[in-house]
Amino acid sequence: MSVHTALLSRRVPGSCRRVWCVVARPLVHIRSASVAEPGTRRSDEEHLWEAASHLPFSRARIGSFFQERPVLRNPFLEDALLRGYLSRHLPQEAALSDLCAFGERVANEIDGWGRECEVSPPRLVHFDPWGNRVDHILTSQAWKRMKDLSAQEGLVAIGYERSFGEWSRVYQMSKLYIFSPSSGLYTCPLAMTDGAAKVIQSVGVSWPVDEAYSRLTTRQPERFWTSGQWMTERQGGSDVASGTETVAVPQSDGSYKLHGLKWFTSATDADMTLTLARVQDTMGTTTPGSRGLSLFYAEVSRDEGGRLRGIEVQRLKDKLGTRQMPTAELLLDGLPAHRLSQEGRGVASIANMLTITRIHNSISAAAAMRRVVQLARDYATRRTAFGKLLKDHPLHMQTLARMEVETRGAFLLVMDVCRLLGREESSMATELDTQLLRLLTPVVKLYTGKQAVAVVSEGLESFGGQGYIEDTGLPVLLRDAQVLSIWEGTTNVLSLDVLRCVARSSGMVLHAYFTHAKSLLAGASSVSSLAPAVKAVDNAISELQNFVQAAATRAPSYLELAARDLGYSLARIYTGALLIDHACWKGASPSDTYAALRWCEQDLCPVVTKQARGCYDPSTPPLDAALVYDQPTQG
Ligand code: UCC
Repeated sequence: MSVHTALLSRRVPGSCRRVWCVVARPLVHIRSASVAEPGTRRSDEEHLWEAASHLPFSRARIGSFFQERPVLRNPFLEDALLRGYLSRHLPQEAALSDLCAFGERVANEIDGWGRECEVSPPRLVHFDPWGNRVDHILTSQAWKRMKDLSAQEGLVAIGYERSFGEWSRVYQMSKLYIFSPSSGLYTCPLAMTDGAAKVIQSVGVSWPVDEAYSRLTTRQPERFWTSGQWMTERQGGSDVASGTETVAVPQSDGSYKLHGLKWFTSATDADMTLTLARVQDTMGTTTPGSRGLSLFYAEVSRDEGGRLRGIEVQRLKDKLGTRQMPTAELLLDGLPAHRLSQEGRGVASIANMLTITRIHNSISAAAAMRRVVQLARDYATRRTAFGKLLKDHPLHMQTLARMEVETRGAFLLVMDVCRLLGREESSMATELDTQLLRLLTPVVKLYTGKQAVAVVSEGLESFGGQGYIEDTGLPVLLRDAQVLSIWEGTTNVLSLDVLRCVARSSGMVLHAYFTHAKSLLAGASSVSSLAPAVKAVDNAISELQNFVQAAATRAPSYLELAARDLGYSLARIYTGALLIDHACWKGASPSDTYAALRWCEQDLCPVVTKQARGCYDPSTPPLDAALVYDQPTQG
């Protein structure tokens, strides 16, 4: 055995365990100069070495205590709510055993790849050694493996194979839910790929997108394509209607060439993209606003010289999180493209993609919460402070329990939206289901995106200082959570989308919402343990109904000011109803009841609370603005 790698075994004072520490023997070479010959007396230095070995922190030793790290176990087996939900709605053995096997891979194999994606972020090589512009985005091996894995595991395909009928989306999203925090953000290209397949399906799977559709939805890694979604330009990604400058110049063969600058393109190593542009007429003019936007399909390809056709990659973005994934600024300079929508119907046509990516976003949000809770509760069984394990401190358990309640609520809300999507796609949706899906999509995205940041932040705190240490792999959870409330529509933009769909449906989406929320409470009417929760949700529903009736008579600016609180109210009330409903299921556990009760203790209808405090009165906006721009008084 080499002296440099010798393992020193020693007994830890006060411990019955024998701890094996890898300790290089720095003194060996010093000792070797005076080492006693066999059979002779032991040298003084050797005695000193032995004595010192009982003193912590002496002679280059670093003490004997090493904190055990949190361990990631099979995220499917560890998740009582996920398993309960699936046992209730999708008890098919094929799906459950696939999820279990995938969970095993996630814990033992894929999580390591995700880490590799984080520590080996993408690089952009603009030029080859001979000065030729090549614009190669170099990604890690792990990132490439994620692509193959995604095809093999059917992470997009499952949604289109529909082997489990109306529950196919729930199955697909359950898989993504256990994958997401270990995926190195590969869930982002998958979200856009899924969204693109959905858009293609809605416009018709025919030339020129039939081949693309089969590649987006295949399980064969060598054929699998991912898609981008290039919507954001320099003027912004929210107000797409006025921010889009890209023009589409018609070609004689019916195709187009795109010219513009896409300011924030995610997962830019995609094989194709959907994007918006304004068709130029023969005079070179375009129509402004939303009515001028059309939807285009473009493949990302290279010419014989190895240059990207019609694209220059300006630079990669330097982001707070999602660093595993290439995000780039792209100059489109004659990108060959095909128009997919009617002229001027770009936003309405890409809305299908937004629905899908917003649901994926919500899955990632719930998954981030679940992951941090799983790690935190494991850590609480390994970490001792103030004389006992963290799990034996009631205050610590209270904190984790609150995180758990948030996580459960987020999970049930997003799974219900997946359920509705699955019903719509398998032609089983009632009119009520369709209205509910339209309303709940922005609601689930806005609420879970925000809660993910809060829960993951709290989760990091539960590790103390270690939660702030980069190579524990914990801070990346928070960095990556922060984007969830930003992309695919910020909290306020989505709150306004709630108002948009209420207005466009003449209130039908709210009718569907109230009808279904009440029906979820029906099974709990005779369950006394749930009575406080049922009462709270029931009251909140009535309050909200009164609010929307009264608000309908006010100026639009009134509702606009209330939009965010309205979004939160819709989320909290509906989630409360889902938790109650799930707690009434015959396979429910006492913890399901407890979670429902705890959830319903919060203010379920903040829009009414804030209204009562005058937050939306006409006098409030100037006061808000004066507060924000408050200047120091002179003198
Ligand atoms: O691209 C980005 C990053 C990609 C990363 C992907 C990550 C995926 C998640 C990963 C998980 C890990 S960020 C860029 C994101 N940008 C957005 O999401 C856009 C946000 N802005 C909006 O949503 C706005 O509200 C707009 C763009 C939709 C507003 O545009 P308009 O033109 O002013 O909207 P209009 O006029 O109200 O609506 C135009 C049409 C209408 O249809 P018609 O004409 O038939 O009545 C609307 O009903 O579009 C329809 N529409 C919708 N339909 C608008 N929004 C929706 C909707 N949400 N669902 C259905």
